[in-house]
Amino acid sequence: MLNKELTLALNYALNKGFQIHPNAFEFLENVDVEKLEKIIKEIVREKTKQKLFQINQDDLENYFGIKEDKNLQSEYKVLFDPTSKITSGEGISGYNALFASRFNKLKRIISDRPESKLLKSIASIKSTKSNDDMYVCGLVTARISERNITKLLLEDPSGSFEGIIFDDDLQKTADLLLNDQFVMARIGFGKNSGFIIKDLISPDVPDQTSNRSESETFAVFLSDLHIGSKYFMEDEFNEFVLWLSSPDPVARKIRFVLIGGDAVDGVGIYPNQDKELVCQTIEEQLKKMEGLISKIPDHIKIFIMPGNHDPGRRALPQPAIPKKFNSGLWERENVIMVGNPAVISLNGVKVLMFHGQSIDDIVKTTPGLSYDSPTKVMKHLLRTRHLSPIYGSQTPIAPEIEDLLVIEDIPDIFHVGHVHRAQLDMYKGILLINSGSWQNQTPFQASVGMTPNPGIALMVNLKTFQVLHQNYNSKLDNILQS
Ligand code: D5M
Ligand code: FE
Ligand code: ZN
Repeated sequence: MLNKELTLALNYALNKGFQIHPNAFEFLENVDVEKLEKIIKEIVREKTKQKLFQINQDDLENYFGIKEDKNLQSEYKVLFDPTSKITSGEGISGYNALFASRFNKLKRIISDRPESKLLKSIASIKSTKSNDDMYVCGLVTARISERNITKLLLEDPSGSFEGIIFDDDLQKTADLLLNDQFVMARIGFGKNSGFIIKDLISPDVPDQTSNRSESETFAVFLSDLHIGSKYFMEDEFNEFVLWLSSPDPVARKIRFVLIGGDAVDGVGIYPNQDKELVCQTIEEQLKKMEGLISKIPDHIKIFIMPGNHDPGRRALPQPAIPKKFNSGLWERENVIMVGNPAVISLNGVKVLMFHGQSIDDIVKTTPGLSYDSPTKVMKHLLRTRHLSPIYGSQTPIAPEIEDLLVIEDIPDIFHVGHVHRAQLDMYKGILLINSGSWQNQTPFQASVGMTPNPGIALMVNLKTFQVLHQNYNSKLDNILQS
């Protein structure tokens, strides 16, 4: 239903022989009603002079000065997308290749550290008799804490090694190590010819100054819409989407929208899911998404990455949502479908997008980490330089010949979702964003005491890295965590 002011304004144009393009309607619905009459009269006068008798979104954008802001860049590049790189190996040899690739990539990363000059292979330290400390590196295969000591097992391509940790603080560091993560250890010989671990060094990221956009272009960070679920906050999301076309000065600077997975709720993802769906098929869910996405103005580029609820394959790395499910989305010029994880550059700002499935495994096994603070887990991932270190837990990992989950390129922004808690932080110059969700608490989440803060849109000024947020949730305790 059009409101009275809009109807009056439109009738004015229609009576002057004008046609109104549907995209102009959507735009006008968000314009301050008191200004409508003036805007329409001015556009009608201007276009009558040009003998052009249609009003479309472009006219309105010109009117509001959107098109005139030539300094607002909106350049993007997909720097990494696993979709075309997926070449799964098979069985044991596949996993051997995956772990060899993981080891080699991380060894290369750690080679930047001065200690690495002293690195030796596990096989060679076993035959050395030296009184000096030595360094080895490898993937953690086991960690055993008993009585007052911790034993750590590491493996490199030459063999495996067991070291003992006596120091209390170092034991705490070891407690934070994840199975299958890469670590470097300083070791010495013990009295009984065993090895004592004296230090543990994670690859980590160096302090850095981030790349910035030259202009104050904004990007919106979203994830976990769960379209198709009856808990999807459709009205609130719609309100946000409409705001993107409003004359609000920030909305006018938005050029990118990033969707970090769980765009739709999917089908058959958990037992009895059908009872919680309003759209029972993937096709219906994606159609609904297309409907919502089509309301986002064309000058905004939309990146869509899959999560564990989206169609395609479940194991990481995930290819982009397959085209066969929804040609409509794929064919939209302003929509870019990418796999999970993906790295994109927005006006030179490097964004690492990852849905975040591995958080489930990490919070279960790591002291001090929980679902309440996803950015702490994100820091942990950056320290290990891997997006999903633990193999064989809840997060399925495919036997890729190359480990595409190593964090090789250091991002300027690290964007994760999955845990439905919007939260911000910084780590060594990297802006950490968990983009929360647009799904109300589900019965499952309630049963495990998981409290989401859904309906918060996060917007980043790509020049200053200032983050703005809008809360579309009416619940007073629904706040952005920092
Ligand atoms: O996951 C939303 C959140 O709920 C995420 O933090 C994981 C958690 N979750 C979902 N299903 C399970 C099961 N089966 N066990 C443990 N934790 C779970 P989403 O990906 O949106 O479903
Ligand atoms: Fe989700
Ligand atoms: Zn998820």
